[in-house]
Amino acid sequence: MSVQDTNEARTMGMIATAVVAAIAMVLAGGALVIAVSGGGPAGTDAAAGLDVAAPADAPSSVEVELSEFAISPGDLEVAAGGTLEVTNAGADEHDLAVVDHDLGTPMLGAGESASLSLEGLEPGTYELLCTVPGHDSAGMTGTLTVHGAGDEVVAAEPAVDDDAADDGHGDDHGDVEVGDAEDWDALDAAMAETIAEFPAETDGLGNQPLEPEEIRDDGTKVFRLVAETFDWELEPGNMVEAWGYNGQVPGPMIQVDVGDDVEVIVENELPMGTDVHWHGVRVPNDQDGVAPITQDLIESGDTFTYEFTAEEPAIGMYHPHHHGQMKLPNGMFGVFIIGETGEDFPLPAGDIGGREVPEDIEIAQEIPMVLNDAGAIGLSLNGKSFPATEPIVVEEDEWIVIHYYNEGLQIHPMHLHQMPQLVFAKDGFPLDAPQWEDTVNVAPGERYSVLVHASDPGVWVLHCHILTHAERHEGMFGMVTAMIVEET
Ligand SMILES: [Cu+2]
Repeated sequence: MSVQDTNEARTMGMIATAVVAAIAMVLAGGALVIAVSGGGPAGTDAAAGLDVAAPADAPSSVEVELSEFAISPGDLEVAAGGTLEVTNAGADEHDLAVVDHDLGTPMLGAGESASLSLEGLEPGTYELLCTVPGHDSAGMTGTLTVHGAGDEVVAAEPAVDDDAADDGHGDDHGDVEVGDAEDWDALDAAMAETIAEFPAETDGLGNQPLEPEEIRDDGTKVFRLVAETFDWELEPGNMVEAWGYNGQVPGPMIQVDVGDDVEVIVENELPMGTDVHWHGVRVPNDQDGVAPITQDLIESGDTFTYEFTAEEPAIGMYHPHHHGQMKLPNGMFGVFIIGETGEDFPLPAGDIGGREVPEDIEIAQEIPMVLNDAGAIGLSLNGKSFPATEPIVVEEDEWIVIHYYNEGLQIHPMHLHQMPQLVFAKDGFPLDAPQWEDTVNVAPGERYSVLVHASDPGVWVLHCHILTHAERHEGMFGMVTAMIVEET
């Protein structure tokens, strides 16, 4: 069984209509998903009805720093007509926008600054966020209070109703608007609506197997990667400018056999120089892809050919090293596998922690799952945000392998409901003592390979358990998919 075979199998219309309907039902907790009136995200009309007091010392200019993933300070107080001096102190691109007011800074690269004039913004309280997908839910939100000069001090009605105040949580609901009963309904509706869309169709699919464009007489397999920028549909209707390879996020999947001679021709169509590092793959030093240490930068418009022998099995990946902090989050990563699971990567068998794993199990599907959390791609599984993530559809009693790859900037505890994951390899190295986990913590740069027995029919959610990587006020999003086990 190769990853390529299963990838092809996965992409060939494997989801029956009935299953899709079932997902909406099951994910929605059995409730029928009904068209919702007055839906939409809660709490976006923050300025309505607030007459904000003007402290004598409300400054006319305030400095704001953006970083991964915070707006600081998070509560800004500015005099009417004032200015925000915004600096991106982080490593990724960020911006600062006033929600629902068509007001914000341009996208700021690391270290860049911009002044945001608040001229014309009425006194009141406004929500702020970074508009890069996923960054708001990762923490980049804030509150802006604009103070009118000389206004009467009017105490705002506390927007907390009796029920909410008596629920034992006070008004400590994070940044959820507490009180207005319609807001709670809107939150319920938003969650149901987003879940009902799963699995949503979008253009573009990453991880497509890349065939060699040529196999030379001596057996050398020649692959071609084009580093380029392109439009990528992250979730339905949300197009982002991705940086990637061959128009895919993740880039095309390359799989070769142990002992193969490999050439990878890299055409650089990016607006800047680049290189390709073979992460977790044994290569000669001058093929390690770290410009300008091991090679010259591949300038924009130039081509470079990497050559190496695939000496050892690898659950590897490829990505730029040069300005990787910007290029990877924007989509420049791909899977590079040397060898075959079950042969080069032995599968555990026997009694493991009291659970029996049969000898010589057949792997029904082998799924690379690349995690990302920043840049243009944001919180995502294989380059897509829920509900556009691809479900894993299996039959009862089948065994599957998932290879998690973290190409992001944060750790992601990947939790599969019900069926434990047997971690059998770390970074492609077989573990002497495989272990069962229901939550597999994957740090940046790491790969974990897990074996799962589809023992229980149903729709079982698979998601990052940093909850803001999976849900936001607008509903479910980001690092969520499902394992759908069909009854046989
Ligand atoms: Cu996460």
